[in-house]
Parts: sequence; C-alpha cells; structure tokens
Amino acid sequence: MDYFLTEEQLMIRDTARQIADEKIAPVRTELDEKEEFPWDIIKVLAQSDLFRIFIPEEYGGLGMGSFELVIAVEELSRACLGVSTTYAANALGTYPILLYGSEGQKKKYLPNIASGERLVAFALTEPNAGSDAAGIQTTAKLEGSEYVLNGTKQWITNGGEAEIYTVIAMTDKNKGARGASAFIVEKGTPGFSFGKKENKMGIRASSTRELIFQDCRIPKENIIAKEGMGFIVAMKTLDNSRTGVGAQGVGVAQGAFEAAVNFARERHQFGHPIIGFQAVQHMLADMAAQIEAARALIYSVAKYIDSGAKDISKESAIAKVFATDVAMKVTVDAVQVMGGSGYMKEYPVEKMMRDAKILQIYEGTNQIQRNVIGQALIKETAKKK
Ligand code: COS
Repeated sequence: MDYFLTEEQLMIRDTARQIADEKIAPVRTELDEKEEFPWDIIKVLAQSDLFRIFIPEEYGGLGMGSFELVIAVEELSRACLGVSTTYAANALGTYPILLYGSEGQKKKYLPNIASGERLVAFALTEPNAGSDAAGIQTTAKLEGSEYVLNGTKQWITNGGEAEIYTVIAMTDKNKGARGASAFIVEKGTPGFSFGKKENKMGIRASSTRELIFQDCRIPKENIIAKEGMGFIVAMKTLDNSRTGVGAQGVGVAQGAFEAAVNFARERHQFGHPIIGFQAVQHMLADMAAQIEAARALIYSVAKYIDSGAKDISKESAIAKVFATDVAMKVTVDAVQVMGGSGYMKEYPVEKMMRDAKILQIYEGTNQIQRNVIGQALIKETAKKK
C-alpha cells in the first residue's frame, strides 16, 4: 500500500530501514543471546537524528509528530524488537516532559534527549502496582525546597542505562489517583540506585531494571505539572505512546512475514517450493492482510494524535490492542510456515515470536486496553442519549 509519505517521511523511513538492515539485523542474535544493551546502535540512531523526530524545533528537534515516530519505530522493529523497545521507551519517558513540563524543564532536558546524548525512562510500575496504576506506593514528600522519594519501581525499560527518569509517586496517599505526582529524577542523584536486572523471555537487548529510591532528594522544581497531576500525566503519556507499541507490532510482524515468505519460496517439499501449496499461501495471505490492516490503523491513529485531538485514549488503545494481537498471531504463524526451521535459532522468527509476546503485556496489557475502549464506549453512548 502506498501511504503517500512526504519526502521527509520517506527519508525517516529509509534512514531507519537502512540502520535496521545494516546495523541491527547482523547483531540482533548476539544481542539477544548476551542480553546486551545496544549502545553502539543507540549512537548510530543519535547520529542519524532519529531521536530528534518528535521533539519541537525550539528544543533541538525536528518538530515532527507521532506519525513520523511510528514510521521509525516500525522500521527498527522489523529487525529487532529489543532495540526498538529501547528507542520507543525513550519517547515514552520523554512524553511527561513534552506534554506537561515547564518551559525551564523543556529547555533543560529536551535538547539532550533530542541529540540522543541522554536516554530517558518512564517509571510507573511497582511490585504491587501493574495494571492498577493508581495503586503505586512510592512516596514523594515535600521537605523545604526538596521532594524526598522513597519506594521501588519495577520492570523499568531503559533502567540503569537512561540518565533521566520520569517517575510517578504519591504525594498524598489518601487521595488515590488524585494523590499522585510526576517528577524528573536524574541518574546519580544520592538515594537513587538500581536493583535487579531482569532476565527476560524476549526483547533481551533492552534493559529492564528495578529502581530504588531511599531518601532520594530532588529539587522541588523537578515536579512535572503540579501535585496531584501525576496520574493524568501518566495516563496521557501512555495515550500518546501506545500507538508506538502498535507500530512495534506492525514492524515485528512485517519482519516475520518477510522471513516466512523467503523461506517458503526456497523450501522444497513434494517436489515444489512450499509457497506453491495453498495451505501455505492462505497463511501468508492472512498474515499480509492483518499486517496491512494494522499498519493502516496505526498510521491513522498517529495522524489523529498529530491533529491535536484532545481525547485519544480509545483510539490509541484500539491501535495498540489490534496491532499487537496481529504481531503475536503473525509471528506464531511465521514459525509455523517455517516448521522445524522456524523453531531453530538459526532463523530470526523464533526470536521475533518470543519478542512479540511483550507487546500484549507492556504499556497496559491488552485486557486493560479493552477496558479503556469499553469505558470510552460507555461514555460516548451515554453522551448520545
Ligand atoms: N486521560 C486523562 N485522564 C484520565 C485518563 C486518561 N487517559 N484515564 C483516567 N483518567 C482520569 C479519570 O478521568 C479519573 O479522573 P477523576 O478522578 O477526576 O474522575 C482519574 O484519572 C482516575 O481514573 P480511573 O478511575 O479510570 O482510574 P483507574 O484506577 O480505574 O485506572 C486504568 C484506569 C486501568 C485505565 C489505568 O490504571 C491504566 O491505564 N492501567 C494500566 C497501566 C499501564 O499501562 N501500566 C503499564 C506500565 S507503564 S509502561
């Protein structure tokens, strides 16, 4: 399908595609096996200006939006979801500053994020608060000119590697969701350390780590928006970021599909390439149709976000749930088309299948996405009555 990309958008796609093919694909197996953070690739992405895409021009960015970002995420994901997770989670961590940061915070942090010099991580999840985001227990107490943070964040993507952390903590535990606030915490702040590094099923090139705050003092200017806004900051951040997870789904599905097609052309059984068999063709046809539908949806929702639409919760949840369910199905089917070979580590699809699973889990499980869609439908239909 031709999505009539502009010259600038084509340039972003081609740049990301070239990096994916030339720099990422050759090392993805090794990164996966060694569970190694892809610093060399991050440097290449930075040199190619890919971290600048969605940052406004006045802070050193390219001033583009979600649409251009999802194009880049899709291409990187075609080669390796571990690498693209690092890249996409950097955007996730940046959104609180971009959407709600003060002018001073934007001036201080965004230029270094745009240049790729400093990575960002978003810290919401805790051992006892995953889907129930309002149940977080990390506290931030104002003492004079500082907030004092205490608590543990779990499964934080880019944890340990990022320099900047956007952290959600409770400033008033009695107020539930309305008692949460968002903060910027820099690596190296006394009282802020890193705990367990996770050993994961997939996206092993990305870092997933525990963050520990023990009487960690940060200047009170590091609060994002104001006290009590933290839950909204987190929800709006996720609303903006979930389309990117969908784009990861489109990319990994496309990568698995291409591997399956190539294999099916070359693999001979019963005297013919297996792509000649209708059973295989039908699987490939379903994969192609699902990927294209997911891509069209992701691009539409990204454009909807860029139009300045205020309430994007339902649309981004629809994009995330659909494209990531497609990613899981397509990667599983790619393994099936390739049979025994698909199951072996010599081919990329076994990694893609392992990698794809996280997309249905992180940034809100696909069950939570369905709740978000359901709640929005209830609201919408009530309005119409
Ligand atoms: N945008 C703006 N405001 C929102 C919002 C959104 N997307 N979602 C919720 N809110 C507001 C609500 O309007 C409500 O405001 P009031 O207190 O003024 O009524 C408040 O936030 C609390 O909302 P709600 O009652 O719906 O919160 P719940 O505790 O029921 O949680 C879900 C809602 C389940 C949607 C939320 O907890 C969630 O998204 N969970 C998944 C978290 C997640 O994605 N984790 C992954 C880790 S981060 S990588």
